[in-house]
Amino acid sequence: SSTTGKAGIPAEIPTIAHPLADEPAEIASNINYHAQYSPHFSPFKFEPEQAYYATAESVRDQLIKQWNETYLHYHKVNPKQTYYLSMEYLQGRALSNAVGNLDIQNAYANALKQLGHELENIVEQEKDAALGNGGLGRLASCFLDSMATLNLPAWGYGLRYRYGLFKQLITKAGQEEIAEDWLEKFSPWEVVRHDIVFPIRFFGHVEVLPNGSRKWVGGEILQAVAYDVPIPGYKTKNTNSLRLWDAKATAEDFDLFQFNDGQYESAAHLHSSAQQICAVLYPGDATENGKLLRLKQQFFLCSASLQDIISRFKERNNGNNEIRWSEFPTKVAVQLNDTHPTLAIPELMRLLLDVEGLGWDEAWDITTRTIAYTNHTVLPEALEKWSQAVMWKLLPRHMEIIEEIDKRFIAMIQSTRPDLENQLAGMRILDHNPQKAIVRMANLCVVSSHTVNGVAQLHSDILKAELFADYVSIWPTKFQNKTNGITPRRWIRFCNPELSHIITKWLKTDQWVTHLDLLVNLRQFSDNPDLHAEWESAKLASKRRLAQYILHVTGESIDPNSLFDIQVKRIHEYKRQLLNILGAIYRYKKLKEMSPEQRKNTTPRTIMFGGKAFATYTNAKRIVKLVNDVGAVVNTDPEVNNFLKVVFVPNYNVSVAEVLIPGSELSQHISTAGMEASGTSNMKFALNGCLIIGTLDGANVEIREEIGEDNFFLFGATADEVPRLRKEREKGMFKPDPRFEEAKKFVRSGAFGTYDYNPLLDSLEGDSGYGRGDYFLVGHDFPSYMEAQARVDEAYKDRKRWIKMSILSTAGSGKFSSDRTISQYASEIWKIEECRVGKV
Ligand code: 4GP
Repeated sequence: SSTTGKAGIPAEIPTIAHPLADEPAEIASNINYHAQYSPHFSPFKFEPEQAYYATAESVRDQLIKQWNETYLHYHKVNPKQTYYLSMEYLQGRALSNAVGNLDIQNAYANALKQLGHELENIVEQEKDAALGNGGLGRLASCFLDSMATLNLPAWGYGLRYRYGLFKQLITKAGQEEIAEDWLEKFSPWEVVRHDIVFPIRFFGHVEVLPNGSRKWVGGEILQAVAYDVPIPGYKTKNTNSLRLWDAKATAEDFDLFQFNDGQYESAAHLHSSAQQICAVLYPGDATENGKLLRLKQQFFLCSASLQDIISRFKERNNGNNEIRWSEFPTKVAVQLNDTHPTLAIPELMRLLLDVEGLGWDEAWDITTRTIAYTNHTVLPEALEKWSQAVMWKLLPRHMEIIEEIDKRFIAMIQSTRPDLENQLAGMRILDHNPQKAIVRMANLCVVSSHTVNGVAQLHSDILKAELFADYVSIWPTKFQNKTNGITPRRWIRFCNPELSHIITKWLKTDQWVTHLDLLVNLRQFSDNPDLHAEWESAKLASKRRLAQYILHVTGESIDPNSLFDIQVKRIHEYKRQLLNILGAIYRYKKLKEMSPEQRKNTTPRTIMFGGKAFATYTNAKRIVKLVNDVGAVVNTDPEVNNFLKVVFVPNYNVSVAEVLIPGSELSQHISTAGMEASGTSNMKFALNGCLIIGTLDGANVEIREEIGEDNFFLFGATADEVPRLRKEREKGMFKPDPRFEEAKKFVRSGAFGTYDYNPLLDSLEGDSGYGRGDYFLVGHDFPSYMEAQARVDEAYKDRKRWIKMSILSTAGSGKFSSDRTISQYASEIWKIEECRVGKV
């Protein structure tokens, strides 16, 4: 027979009659087939929405074929495989990406034409899968694309949140949040695996068995069910999986007796508990309940994923019925995307110790050879610390294990490194502070991982010199850098077809889509007038498309001949949207003071902002409000609105970015130096020929190195100056620039309405403390920011120079492909290799 092992997985995929199509006419009939035989709507309707679902299902057929082949291939070859654990994935739309990666875009466009639709319109029917907040989640999604494209056996694990990131409405009051139900109808991109279900326990207690071993029992048990999303690589058969866990309770958990007795809530207690787990991404954690729920989510992801990984390891390595556990780290690499999945560490230990019966030393050796950790931020509030009391209640056995890891770590330091005695209190995993005993998740990660990495060179250096400095002397080789990257497929090839076409034409190859370094060959044409003309017209086309979009979502009409200046990212004080808007306010005030003749000599600008503020982050919400209030005044001021517009683009997400980035000419990456770990939108903008105004922070440093300092508008304090500047400020030694004072005063005067901006502006004044005393150094950097902006205005007037800089930006962006990043993770951290499924 053709089956291998007991699992019943066939060696080959049985051939079945299925209308898989290549030609447009066949595809059209396949789409029709889905409209009729996988119906979700009333019959005979074929509006764009119905067409979207039928098209997606047709494309999914193609994906499933490759996907099954990939699974089978990995199963046969049994290579070492990476599992990327992340609480967030910002996938965006899947249809446009799938037809692009499968290289069937034209065929589908033609097929849809035959059916009376435009592919462009149909793809816009899809709601973004926004199961993440920002950079960290989008990075995870770019990584999945690169893993598949590089034919790497690597999967993602996450949670299937029903409500992902909120939808942002902009009203008179500023930002309002409403739940966004991406699963409202259904997602054609997920396949539920009713056969892949694992029990997940919460609460309960630890029992000591007669043989002395320990066992976690009691409490409540929910079920984790797998929902798989296929992740196609670009022009390859390899199609990997993103496995998202959903929570459910069983029929036995439903107390029919209680229900019939009218006790509806307690009858379905576990069912509602299951519903809460995957209800929302990042539930508010201001309350104890909120904290507990977040911790439950994290454990749910970790426990389900590790049980799944272990069962696959057993299935693939059970030739002679004997599991060789020492081989586990040669088959499995687990990457923790920040500290959110830290519980994978004690959970792997628990499964090995209590379920598989291994001893501590063996289990610890396996765990530490398997797990690696990426840090994404040095912001103190983002370094997770969980209350020991909450952890003991929810995960008593894991707390025992964490205590043991902590105890052994202390013993190791005391016996081998007595010189670190004084640092030990800060290095420990447990902090027994009687006010609030906590578990430091980052410390647990560092102690238990074989590799720890930062996400840009500067950030990795800061981790080694500051946050994790004490550990570096114990484990000097544990710390690495992996500068982030972005997938060139979504972020230029598909979102900017005009520019992609030009690049392919001039490089005489489209290999750059998978070998982004090739872009460097554009440099030789950077003065070529023909390229300049094509480049400029592609940019103009994208700007027009963007202007259309802005008109559509805000009602504001913007001039495609003005300089398009964009800052889009989460709203946070360290990212300094406030610096940008104060600069715009100053610009507005000066324009008002100019004569009409003087105004004509300025460079007209459209400044666009976009981004979401965390619902409870008051100052961030005030910034959103200020930008909108400034826009309302400036855009309706007939004296200046030909020279300046300020627009807030609502509900920034992946799909909005795909319109904004191609149409951008200048983008702002202006965080306080040392605070932005990397940034990834800076890479997307540079790749699309947009110039950057920025500080020496995160990946800006490397981008500037690659594209050349002449092509980067630099300003601001450097990371090593920041601590001194903060101290000087505390001592009252800071003298603000008069322009900065003027801008603030203008806002306080009520020029932008009656809303009380004093608390926001006060945070830029005073002398000390976080949130007061200008911790983020907006005042310090303001003058050099304004000077850099003046250089931008001048440069833009010289069209030739500007276009050349734009070409050189694209040409220098080769390093920032996530293919490069992932290759480095694969060879330097995971030790995994390509496992390619046949040839296309
Ligand atoms: C972000 C960092 O803020 C950003 O600099 C980095 O590019 C990105 O991770 C990916 O590494 N961090 C988060 C977070 O999104 O939630 O901590």
